[in-house]
Amino acid sequence: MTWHPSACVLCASNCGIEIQLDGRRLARIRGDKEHPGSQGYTCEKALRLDHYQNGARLTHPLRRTPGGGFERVGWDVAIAEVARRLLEVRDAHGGETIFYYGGGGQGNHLGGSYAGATMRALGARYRSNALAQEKTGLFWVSDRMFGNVAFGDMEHCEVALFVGKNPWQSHGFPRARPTLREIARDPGRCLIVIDPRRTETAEIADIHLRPRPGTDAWLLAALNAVLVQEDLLDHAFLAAHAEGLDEVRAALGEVPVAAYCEVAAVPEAEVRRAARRIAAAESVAVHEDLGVQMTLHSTLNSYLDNLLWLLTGNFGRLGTNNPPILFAPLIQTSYDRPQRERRSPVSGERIISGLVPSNVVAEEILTDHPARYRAMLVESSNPAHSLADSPRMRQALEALDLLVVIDVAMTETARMADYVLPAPSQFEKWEATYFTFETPANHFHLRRPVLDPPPGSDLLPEPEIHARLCEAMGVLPDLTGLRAALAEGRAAFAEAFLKAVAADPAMAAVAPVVLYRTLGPTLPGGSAAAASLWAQAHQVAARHPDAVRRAGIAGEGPELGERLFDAVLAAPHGLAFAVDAPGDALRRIGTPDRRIHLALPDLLGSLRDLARGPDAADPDFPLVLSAGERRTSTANTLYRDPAWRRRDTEGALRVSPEDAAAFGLTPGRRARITTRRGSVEATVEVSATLSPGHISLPNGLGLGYPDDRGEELVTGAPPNELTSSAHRDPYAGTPLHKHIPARVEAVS
Ligand SMILES: Nc1nc2c(c(=O)[nH]1)N[C@H]1C(S)=C(S)[C@@H](COP(=O)(O)OP(=O)(O)OC[C@H]3O[C@@H](n4cnc5c(=O)[nH]c(N)nc54)[C@H](O)[C@@H]3O)O[C@H]1N2
Ligand SMILES: Nc1nc2c(c(=O)[nH]1)N[C@H]1C(S)=C(S)[C@@H](COP(=O)(O)OP(=O)(O)OC[C@H]3O[C@@H](n4cnc5c(=O)[nH]c(N)nc54)[C@H](O)[C@@H]3O)O[C@H]1N2
Ligand code: SF4
Ligand SMILES: [Mo]
Repeated sequence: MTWHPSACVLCASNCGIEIQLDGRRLARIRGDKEHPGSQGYTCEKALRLDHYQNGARLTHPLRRTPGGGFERVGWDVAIAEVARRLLEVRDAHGGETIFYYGGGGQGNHLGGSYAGATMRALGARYRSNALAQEKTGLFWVSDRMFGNVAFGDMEHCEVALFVGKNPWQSHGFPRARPTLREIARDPGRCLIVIDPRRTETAEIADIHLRPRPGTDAWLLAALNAVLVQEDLLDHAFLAAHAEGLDEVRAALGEVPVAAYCEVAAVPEAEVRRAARRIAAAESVAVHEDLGVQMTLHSTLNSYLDNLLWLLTGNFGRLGTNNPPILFAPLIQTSYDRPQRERRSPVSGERIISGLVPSNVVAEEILTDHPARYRAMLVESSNPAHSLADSPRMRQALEALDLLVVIDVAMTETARMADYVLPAPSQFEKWEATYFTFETPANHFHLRRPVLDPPPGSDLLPEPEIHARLCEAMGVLPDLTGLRAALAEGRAAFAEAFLKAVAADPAMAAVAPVVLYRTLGPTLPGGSAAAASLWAQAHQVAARHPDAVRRAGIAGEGPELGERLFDAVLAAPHGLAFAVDAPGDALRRIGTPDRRIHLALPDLLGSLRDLARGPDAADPDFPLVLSAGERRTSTANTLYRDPAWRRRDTEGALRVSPEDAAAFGLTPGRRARITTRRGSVEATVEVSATLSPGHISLPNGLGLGYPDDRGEELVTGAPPNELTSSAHRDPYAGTPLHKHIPARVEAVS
């Protein structure tokens, strides 16, 4: 029996796996010891990937009928009609009214690298994806502070600080659980968790700071204030690399530590102990996530988190926080290209890292503003379910002139589409992600197909869909010159390609598809989809030649890029493509003066505004609902088949014992959760991990799936029936899903 190397597609860790097939079933799955990042580790969720592979799938292109149903069409018809209708929207209203959403999920970014061609060819200018509902606030402050983004090196740190993150369940760095256990067990290391819930991670932490939900800004301000007021700063580091210390010191000097600890309901002694431990450590790595990014003061929280590790000099070294080498520009920062401020066309919201805030998509459609979005291409994403305020999102999708969805399953969004374009699963095609966030060794994994698409199905991988759309729109230039150059070899091709894209903007616009149609067919084993990686490999090699050579890839100039690309193609288990040397990460500070800018005046203003204290709760909605917790039984919406869940099958509402008593809730019985936006029902789980006043629903429930008789069954509560798109961060527009005012009652 053959073990096929691949990767898990359920979270950004993308652990290497090996799969044994039984016919078309993913019969056995184990961690791949040869994978350079995960080294054999997986969590329990990977073992059930057959529910993704063999769940109810799309099998044919679909076109909406006048009666509102769908009919099968061939690819020729689907491509021709989608191309024609996109061009009609462009001609009538301008290409910038065509909006792109998605482009890749937890496991698949290769397809999205071709979508840019389709969109640029149409003159589209606006796009978004899930990063614009979680990470853009962090990206924005990080870019302004050090012209890049940074990720905590949790594996090598002395002190690990998790802020609003439960990595025991959500992972997010290699070998999360063994790494957490190693830190917790080692008396010389320290695990600090900031989370209102006593999570699995908090349970093993050395220090668990447990703020009232939504008071992180006060707690983080207090932590930073202790550093300043007790003079625990790394003065040598700051003098060498940073500006703006005086302004930051002044603002933090004013913070009344005791009073802010009281707002957060965290003992002041614990806060001081945590701050002192952070300051004393040789290395501190910080990982913040949705718990602070999706609660009140989202962007301010990210700023204060950055200050914690910058003020203590925990930057650019092993075990600290480092700007990674990205294989592809998944995140746009000034390190790559100076970021100029852009705004979305209707609501005028800030575009960060090239992304319109997800929360304004509906209002940029549901308006008579002339610049409103008229058509939408959704790829590998389910905005009708995952964006705030699902009822309004549905209304917005309904209002479009054209909605095209590329997916593997009949999602809530696909159901509303004019055309549904089905792709092979991630185990039936070449795939990769661009989550190359680790330092000092940075990994990339180009995965090979493990099996063919289902017999009788009619699917096209995303690169082929985009190539055909470009061809049908007539935007693909003549490629004979490039093909002739390629016949002479890759070096000649590289020269001809660079010349062509420099000389011809139309060629540059569709460059990924050009590569796919020229270089693609010459790549080994049917790996045409890897063609876009060729350009990226050259860019990585040109910018980071020493790091690439340290990864064992030899060569100079363009030859190094070719060797890197060949190494990627030849590494079915993944490879380290770049290895940092001490000091490298500091050279990736991308601000114009290559200095760290600690003082952001607008954020310091928000810090000062905390003196006003928190807003009072609305007596009609006395509870705080966290709408979207990660559990062992959730995997975004990648597993639609509810049968994958052995535990927590319906995605329970978690409530504290005190609230259960106060509201008459019984474990295993139903409760109704009501917010200003709507109501859902869920099964009650009483959990002492929650504080009174804090209730929690899981992420990724409420998906429709055909039952045994083919009838649609919805399992669990869809969280975004309860959320509002106006409830968002003032800077980045990110949703505040962890802090939804709510009430709850028993359902008889
Ligand atoms: N099992 C599983 N893993 C996943 C996913 C999944 O669906 N399932 N999804 C992946 C994705 S897309 C992402 S973005 C990550 C997200 O990963 P995480 O951010 O770790 O996941 P969450 O459980 O949403 O939120 C983390 C914590 O925030 C806490 N929290 C709630 N309110 C507050 C607050 O006011 N302050 C603070 N400090 N904390 C608060 C919650 O108690 C929770 O423990 O997970 C990834 N991994
Ligand atoms: N209330 C609330 N809302 C949330 C969150 C929350 O915590 N609370 N979390 C938010 C976060 S952090 C995230 S990341 C988003 C996630 O939400 P989305 O960005 O919508 O993405 P996923 O749920 O990961 O779904 C990915 C889609 O890709 C499809 N797919 C799988 N494989 C392929 C493939 O090979 N090709 C194509 N074309 N499609 C494929 C799947 O069928 C699925 O429809 O949800 C967000 N929404
Ligand atoms: S869900 Fe995440 S941590 Fe678990 S096996 Fe998959 S990629 Fe690894
Ligand atoms: Mo996410």
